[in-house]
Amino acid sequence: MIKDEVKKLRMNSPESLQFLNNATKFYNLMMMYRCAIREIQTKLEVLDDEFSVENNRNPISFIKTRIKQPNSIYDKLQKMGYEFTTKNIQTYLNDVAGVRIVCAFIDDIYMISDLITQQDDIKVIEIKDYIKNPKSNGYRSYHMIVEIPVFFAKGKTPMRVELQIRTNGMDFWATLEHQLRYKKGIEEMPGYDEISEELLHSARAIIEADNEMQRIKDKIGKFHEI
Ligand code: 0O2
Repeated sequence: MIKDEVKKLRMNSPESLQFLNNATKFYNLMMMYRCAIREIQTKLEVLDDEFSVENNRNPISFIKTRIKQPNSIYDKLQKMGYEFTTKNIQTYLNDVAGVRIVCAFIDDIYMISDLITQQDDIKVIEIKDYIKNPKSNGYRSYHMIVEIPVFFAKGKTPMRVELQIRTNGMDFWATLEHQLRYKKGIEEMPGYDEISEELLHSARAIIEADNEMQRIKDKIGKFHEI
């Protein structure tokens, strides 16, 4: 379809055809990552549904998905010293496809992670547990890089997806902190240190709240066992 557009514009120099060929490959690859996200999302919805029927509550509050923007993909490859090619994207980047799973309780996070790990078509590539080991700025979340096979007309392709599993509180905090982190030159601005300190303080308050909610949930659970 893009090729037809270029023909219409009479842009048939070797350079424009090369550009077009690369653009087509890039958009195909992004489509493949979107399909991988759909596969993972369905698996998560199945687990959530099953759990809610058996336990009368949903462990997953909500799921957010995103495909990394082309400029962020470019910047990341540049930083790593690689050219912006579809081959390099597939080889070196783990987070083009991202799925964020937000849960009510900390133990839901580990349950979801275990249930995903147990699925025999999923290969876990990497785990970073920023809940047991929070980052120095206060960031907490459970990260998994997984590989999932997606069946296309041309055959089965393993696709990598980054999962970030966190509580509502962790998500609330990370979304606000992200706004601070992604403003260029912010570290030199007056008030930056104070805001960082305040964020660290609020991260501690959220740890307390998450732990408290977990304790209360466990107590309520004991009532049901009696
Ligand atoms: P964006 O814009 O959210 O995509 P890697 O991806 O492995 O090369 P890294 O930093 O080793 O890079 O991976 P890590 O630690 O698993 O972090 C990946 C993602 O987690 C980030 O993606 C953020 O989404 C989130 N994250 C990690 N640390 C922080 C943090 O301190 N604060 C917040 N708010 N989010 C964090 P990107 O590509 O950095 O950003």
